[in-house]
Amino acid sequence: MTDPFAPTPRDRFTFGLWTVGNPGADPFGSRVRPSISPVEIVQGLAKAGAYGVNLHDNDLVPFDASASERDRIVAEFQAALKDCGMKVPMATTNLFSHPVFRDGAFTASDPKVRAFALRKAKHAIELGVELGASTIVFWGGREGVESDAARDARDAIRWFRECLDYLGDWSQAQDYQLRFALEAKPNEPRGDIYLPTTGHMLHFIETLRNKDMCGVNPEVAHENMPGLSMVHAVAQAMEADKLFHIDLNAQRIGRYDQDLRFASEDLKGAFFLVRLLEGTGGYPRYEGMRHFDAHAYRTEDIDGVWDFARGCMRSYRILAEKAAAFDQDAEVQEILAANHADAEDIGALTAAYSTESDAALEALDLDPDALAARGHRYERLDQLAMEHIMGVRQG
Ligand code: DIG
Ligand code: MN
Ligand code: MN
Repeated sequence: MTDPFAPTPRDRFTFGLWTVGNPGADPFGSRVRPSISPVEIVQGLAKAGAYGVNLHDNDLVPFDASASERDRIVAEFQAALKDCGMKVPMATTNLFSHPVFRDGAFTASDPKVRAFALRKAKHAIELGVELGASTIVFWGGREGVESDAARDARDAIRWFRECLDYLGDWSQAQDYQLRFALEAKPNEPRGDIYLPTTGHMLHFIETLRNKDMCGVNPEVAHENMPGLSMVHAVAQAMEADKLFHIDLNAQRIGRYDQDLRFASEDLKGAFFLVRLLEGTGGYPRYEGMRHFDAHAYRTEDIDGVWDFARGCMRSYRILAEKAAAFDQDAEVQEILAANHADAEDIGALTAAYSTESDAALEALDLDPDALAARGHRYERLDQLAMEHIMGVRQG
């Protein structure tokens, strides 16, 4: 019997090489799993039903690889992609592991380090284009400080802008058809990262020379770490046509970045996020990649890692079905309609100012006590959402 929750190419599920390839080390313990090669990762993800794989430059090509070694590694990887029918929709640059980035990359106080970071990002973008990527993610894991004595944050923001403007100009001069997706995170691991949330990034993008090619890559864990709503961050990005990519995982509020299996923590938050992406509530469906930037528990062996990958995709598919059922539920539709009815079309009055609309606004008979008296039945509506999530809602 076919699994109704098996991943399909339409889902566009992707994983980074660094996710299922994570050997399970953490700040308090060494690796617990052997490494698996990029080719084995491509084969394993294809078998699990993924659409594609993403990478940092050094997930595939070692930092100190020679040009000939790089070309050999890339050719071998491309052969595996072809054999498995896997895509590479997104590429990014590791601007955080090597000690050269200890004081930042694009925001380092030393302009030589910023120049080195720029050059490394260029070469990573070239690799991404060679592999077919159309989205380049920028996550500034070292773009921050453990002490603000280090520099004025205004300098850091200016340097970050200079680097992104340069890379935007450069990539367009190569006639690359790329979009840049900026990924926010409030801290990692101790220092305060500049531009810490998707909201900060959306403003920052408007100050860039190539703002039209720049959008955001919100991550569940990174919005949840400071207690923010991922659903609202993604909705704001979608409303601005700036949701260029998304990192799906799970997180407990107030903890360091956990990158847990998708939906394995805040299940209701995951439900409403999937509902937003799938467009079952009425807005258009998000047609981009559904990227799982997550890692298996440290307890797992390699079989457990593939359980983790399958779990990410399966949970998404289950929640997508539940979101569709929720929005097709007659009682849900009735409560939403009652709360969104605008029989007298008052909404038009507030859409745009005119002397006529303002006169009509002043003439409205609005009784705040009568308006206040009305209940909205959100308790029943949320209970219906919970009952769909818990699988007990009939009809
Ligand atoms: C961490 O959440 C970051 C890095 O893993 C990577 O640069 C980016 C890509 O999605 N996410
Ligand atoms: Mn993360
Ligand atoms: Mn991420």
